[in-house]
Amino acid sequence: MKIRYLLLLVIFTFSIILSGMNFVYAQGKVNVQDGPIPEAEWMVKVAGAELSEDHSGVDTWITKWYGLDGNYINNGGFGASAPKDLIELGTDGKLTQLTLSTVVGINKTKDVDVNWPDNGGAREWTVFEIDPANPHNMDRGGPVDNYDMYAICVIDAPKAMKSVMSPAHDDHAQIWINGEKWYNNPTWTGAAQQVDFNIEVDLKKGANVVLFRCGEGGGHGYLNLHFDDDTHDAVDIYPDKSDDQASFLKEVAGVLPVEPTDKLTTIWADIKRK
Ligand SMILES: [Ca+2]
Ligand SMILES: [Ca+2]
Repeated sequence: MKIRYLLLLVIFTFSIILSGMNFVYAQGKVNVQDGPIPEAEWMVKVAGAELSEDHSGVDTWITKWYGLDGNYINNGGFGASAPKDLIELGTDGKLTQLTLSTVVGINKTKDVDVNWPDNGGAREWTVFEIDPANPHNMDRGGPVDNYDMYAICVIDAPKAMKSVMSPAHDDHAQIWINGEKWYNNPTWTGAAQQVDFNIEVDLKKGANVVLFRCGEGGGHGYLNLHFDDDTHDAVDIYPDKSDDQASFLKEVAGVLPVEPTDKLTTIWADIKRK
């Protein structure tokens, strides 16, 4: 009888430990809150100690992204390029990083292409896939040093919710959601699936646009992102089945509002740009 009791206690203890580990694995320790970042601090490095969490066991890393069919190359090093709005530069101001991270911006990509005459030339919008385990997953066949990459996904949330995003990047990461900047970190995380900051963010009901930019200097160059398990269970993330611009826009057409409901966000983004 006593042994049976002891056995139960052992099983109970183990299951507690396991569920704790599971929690850490799936979400990580939230160490960034109170976003989005005020404009005066957009280029200030995220505050706090680096967690160096191993998220290589996470199976929700996002693999499909909407973006350009090539990188911004010869960026002069990520430190030099990071403060520049390369979307604004490449579209004569028709789009900016902030507007690109809104439903309005996604719709504008139908008509606005990007051209960087001295930094890669004309680019077109497409869907591309990356391997989260590959520490060079941003190279995309181009030069392997000194470039910037932009990656976009649309998250369709069933309700307004708090969510936790976990990025891994090499080198400088900047992340915008719905016209606001939520993350700025010039320091590489250490490995393709190593996370230093788990950031609490706000998702609204319906379509949320995430814009993830990463600037590369030399060596490893990777961009990876996943959210906490509760978020992945609750939302739909696009691109899903699509593999080019037309199929992506078709795929999200039912998710994006016909009349933008986030007009205020757009106006706010425009005001901040001026
Ligand atoms: Ca680290
Ligand atoms: Ca690097």
